[in-house]
Amino acid sequence: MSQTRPNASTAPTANGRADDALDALIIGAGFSGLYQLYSLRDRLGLSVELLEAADGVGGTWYWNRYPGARCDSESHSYCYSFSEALHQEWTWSERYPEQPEILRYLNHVADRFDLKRNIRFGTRVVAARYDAADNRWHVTTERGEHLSARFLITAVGCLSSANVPDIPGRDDFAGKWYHTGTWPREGVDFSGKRVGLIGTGSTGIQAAPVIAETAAHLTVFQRTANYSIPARNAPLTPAFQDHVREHFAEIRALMHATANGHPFAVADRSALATEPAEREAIYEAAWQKGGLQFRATFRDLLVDKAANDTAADFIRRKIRAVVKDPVKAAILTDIDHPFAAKRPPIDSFYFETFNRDNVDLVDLRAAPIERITARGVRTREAEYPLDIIVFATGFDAMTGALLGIGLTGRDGVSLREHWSAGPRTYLGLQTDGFPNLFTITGPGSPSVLCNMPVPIEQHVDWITACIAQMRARGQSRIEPTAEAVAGWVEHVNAAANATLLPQVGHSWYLGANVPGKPRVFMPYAGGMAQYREICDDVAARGYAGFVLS
Ligand code: NA7
Repeated sequence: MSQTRPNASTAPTANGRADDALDALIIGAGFSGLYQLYSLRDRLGLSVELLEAADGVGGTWYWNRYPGARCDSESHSYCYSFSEALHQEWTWSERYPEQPEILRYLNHVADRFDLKRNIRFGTRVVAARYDAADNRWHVTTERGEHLSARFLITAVGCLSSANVPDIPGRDDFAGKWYHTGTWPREGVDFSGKRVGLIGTGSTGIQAAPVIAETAAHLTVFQRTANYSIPARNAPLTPAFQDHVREHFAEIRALMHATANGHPFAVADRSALATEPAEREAIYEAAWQKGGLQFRATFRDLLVDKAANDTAADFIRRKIRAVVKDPVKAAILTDIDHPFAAKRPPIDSFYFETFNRDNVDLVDLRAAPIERITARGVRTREAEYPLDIIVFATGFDAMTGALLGIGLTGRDGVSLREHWSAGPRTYLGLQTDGFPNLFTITGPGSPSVLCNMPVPIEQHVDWITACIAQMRARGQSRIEPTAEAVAGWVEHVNAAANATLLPQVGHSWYLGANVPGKPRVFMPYAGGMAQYREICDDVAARGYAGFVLS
């Protein structure tokens, strides 16, 4: 491993970089890639390059520019905590940060830590092969460049491979269509247009109210009805902004202590054991407060169906109270899964949107989409003429972007083959057969069940410490044993099965939204705090389960 500082090249390429001297390559310049670059380059002094397909930093927040795009984590917790100085100098404007503000923040971080000089933008990785002979990863980009490094670290995000459903006739559509996750930079003008929105997950629920404001008409195509809690977004008061600055350490400690990495704990009380009037008052208070904290009202909501039913019933009543048209209200409340067993959206006036004269709701359960025509969307019952179709149809989550890299491991086996029955990792961090490959927030880690910056920082810190330790011991290769992977997969399944989450057949947590994808519950549901302890323990036991040489 090279001890040189970045760019201290011995054989510079055309752009002045010594590719053959690289210690590490990172793929992806979102939250995780930026922090990983900083950690390896500035803390360990490694030579590192980061490859990014987009022409700017941001990852998820670079691509998801759809109307209403906003984070569901509260802004003061949806940020890095590794640098107190950074924390002190940045001020969030709203309770939930909007996409442009998050993108500004990530650009600020990249500039503040001078990260962009080691990022190659517009550089998509199309293949990455581990070569046992030189114990290096050899990476090929779309432009045909070749780079190699000792360590390859994927920071490609969990929700970054857009899922555009292959509905017959899509290419016949005479209007324009967009996927929310690859939204045009210049935006989309909906004025005077008839817009169809397919999908009512978190994204569709955020987008619908905003699109409805300018479109001539909006038709929402709903396949699965969804719960949603009001976000109650608002500008942050100076008093709260000061509080966040002054209580940095306590807020961070709380985020590290909770199962989901949010700055609030799950209340230690049972919904079933709470007297109905009191329970109702607790739900009402949480509803008025708004946000994901609603899920934290009782400890048994995600493990006991009867407890969950009390929350589900409360939310359905709220939806009926908002939506004036009883037919729309019936379609919106015909929810077939427990509350929060799929990722629970939060919204700004989603259900209210259905009270507008220019908004219709189509129940795809009653009449599925048959095809897209030149004019619009045709279901079994009717054709809906449209000028624009917005696909808010989600992502090939957790594995899509990873498999898209074209990774080939030590025996010439591709990751796609290796994971043909579903992803198999040790701690979500590594996979047997793929030495020196680290996957930040990979499948089998808590990732999407958390406020993402928390698992991201934990992963980056763990990987950085691991590489530092290897350097100190003169080691250059790390790979988990097949037994460790098998044990972890079993543990991930057991953790999921202790909750209601795997019971939802159509959840993207299970890969069920992508045709042909193996059904495996991918995130680790044992909680972030417990996961951190497990990872720390593995490291303390000399990286138990890994073979280092
Ligand atoms: P999601 O949560 O995967 O939601 C996608 C939505 O699109 C959901 O309502 C799907 O219905 C619907 N969908 C998907 N394919 C189709 C087809 N072929 N026809 C009709 N409807 C379809 O993605 P989001 O982008 O909203 O959210 C992803 C995450 O981003 C979110 O959880 C947060 O973590 C942030 P389904 O439920 O599958 O029946």
